[in-house]
Amino acid sequence: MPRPARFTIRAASALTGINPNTLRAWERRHGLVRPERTPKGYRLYTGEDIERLRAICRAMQQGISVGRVREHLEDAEGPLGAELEPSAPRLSGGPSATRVIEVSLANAGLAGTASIRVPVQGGAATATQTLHDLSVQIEQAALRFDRAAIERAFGRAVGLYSLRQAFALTLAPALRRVGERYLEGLGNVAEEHVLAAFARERLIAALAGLRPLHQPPRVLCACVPGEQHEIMLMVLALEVGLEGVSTLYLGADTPIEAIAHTVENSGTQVVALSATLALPQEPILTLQQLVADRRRKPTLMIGGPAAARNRDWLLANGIEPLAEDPLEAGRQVVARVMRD
Ligand code: B12
Repeated sequence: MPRPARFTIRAASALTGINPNTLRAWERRHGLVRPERTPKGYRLYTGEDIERLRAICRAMQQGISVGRVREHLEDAEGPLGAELEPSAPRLSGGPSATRVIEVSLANAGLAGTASIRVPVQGGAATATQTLHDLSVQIEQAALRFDRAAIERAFGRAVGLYSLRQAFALTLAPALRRVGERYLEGLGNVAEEHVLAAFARERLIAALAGLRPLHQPPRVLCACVPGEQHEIMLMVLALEVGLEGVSTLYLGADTPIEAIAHTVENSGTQVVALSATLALPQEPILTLQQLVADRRRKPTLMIGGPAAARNRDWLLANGIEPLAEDPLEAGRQVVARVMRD
């Protein structure tokens, strides 16, 4: 069974937008969050710690000072450390009372809804508006090459919602709009690069900080040869990792031989590939042959727009197509690991 995910300080920082020095100071001086420690003394944050850090951010955005935030959270939510099940609605309480609402992910091009925590006074309309405003701020900042402003706007989104939600509802739509501008001949491809580099950095930091790291990877994630679009595959890898299933992320444009070599030497159960532009059918059949004579043959799964266009071919060749929504695809991969 997978173990619950734990996060290093770097990952906790990527997930909450709070600088690692600030995290240490909050712990040392104010005892706001007390992460577990590894035998070597490295901090490991739980999912509840991450939720607590977000609650602290929300309180501070309401003007509560760091010295008073602990007392404020205890008033609003009960003793420190005893609350914050991530999805528990909270409809009453002090000035920081929040509740969980469902927000449509349609604007982000994703299926279904996401549960997000908002102040009681706000509600769905305000939350959707806030996220949309932040997404527009990110887009505008990219057009000005203002990296600090991208960080500020995304940091606000991540402080309020989970990294996946903040990503799906602010950064992904901004990326898409910047891409459309370029297609219409309005922008320069450099704007796309600025946003894509930022997204990549944040996702890599979160992936790098996932624990457990030491068991052999069960899922290998890679882009097919020739494919540079990797961001949604990283979102999928993060989703799998957050479920406690160890993943190895190989990145963009990965040669088939490299994928086969990694499978051979790591005992991977699932190979999750991403194909956006084109599905290279011959190399994929070669990969299938290369891994076929292993004692435990891994399951091959492929997602992304090019995979969706070739769904019938994939099924005819015994390859599992992944869902279009990367979060759903991540859960599909985890379910497959659990079944095997
Ligand atoms: C950032 C970007 C880049 C970056 C990628 C950086 C990186 N490290 O990933 C760079 C600058 C390298 C790049 C290069 C190119 N790009 Co580009 N790029 C984009 C951009 C702006 C965002 C891509 C992205 O991350 N999208 C992800 C999210 C935001 O949206 P989405 O693509 O709609 O994805 C949804 C689903 O399809 C699904 N999904 C997508 N991928 C995957 C993968 C898996 C595994 C799963 C499960 C789901 C999934 O998830 C999303 C939600 O449902 C898009 C514009 C756009 N509309 O997306 C163009 C876009 C993808 N690029 C495009 C093109 C043409 C190119 C280039 C050929 C340009 C060129 N002439 O050089 C090169 C190709 C490089 C290569 N060989 O792969 C086209 C693709 C058109 C097509 N379908 O054939 C797009 C759509 C722009 C356009 N409208 O023309 N690009």
